[in-house]
Amino acid sequence: MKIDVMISADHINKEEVIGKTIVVIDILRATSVITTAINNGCKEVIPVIEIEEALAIANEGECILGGERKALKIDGFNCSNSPLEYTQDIVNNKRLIMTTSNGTKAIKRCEGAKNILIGAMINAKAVSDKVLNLEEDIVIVNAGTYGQFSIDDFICSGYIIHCILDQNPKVELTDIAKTALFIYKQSTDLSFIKEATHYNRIEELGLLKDLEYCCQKDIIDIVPEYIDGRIK
Ligand code: 3SL
Ligand code: MG
Repeated sequence: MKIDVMISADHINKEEVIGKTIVVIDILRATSVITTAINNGCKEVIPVIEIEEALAIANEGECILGGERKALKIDGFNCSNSPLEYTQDIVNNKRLIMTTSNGTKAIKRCEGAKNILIGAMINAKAVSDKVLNLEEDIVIVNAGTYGQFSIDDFICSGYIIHCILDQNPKVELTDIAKTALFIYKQSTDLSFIKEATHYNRIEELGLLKDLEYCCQKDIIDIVPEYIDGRIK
């Protein structure tokens, strides 16, 4: 078993994704939202790239529209990209159509992979248990921020790798996977995430509670999976 890491949605090498087991990470905040929504009873999440696409799907039947542009709620949508909005009251038994700047793009760009798992800090241990059971080579795809490397996703990759090695120290790591693990070990309290540009953007918007929520380890023990256009 070998682990590799890709550093942003714009750095996804399609050839390296096809037929592989992928973990997509966008802890701030798309994959934290998806994990929270599914954990709170959401029937399915449909990730789309464009706002128009989301609105068109919403016209077909009852659903919730969620997501962001520039970290802010989209006009006409029900929810923003704050995981705290996706409570049981709001999402239980509903379909969620979601479009975000980086996270949903990263998920869609992994189409063609054998397995696409949704990971975040809040379900990292569950993700590591799941991939250990699959016994496959893994590519951890960081959504990153607008095509750039993002510290938050990289540290989460390091933590997932740490959890995997804890169970199976023989797992092979690429140089970038070793680096993610090394960086995580320098900041096991996750304080280095505060240096991330996107962390500061969310903080400036006054969304400190989102940051506190997304930076918790292992509070959820499910792993959403993207299959045929739907996350369940
Ligand atoms: O990157 C994304 O897809 C979003 O999660 C970004 S934001 O945190 O909602 O601004
Ligand atoms: Mg992000």
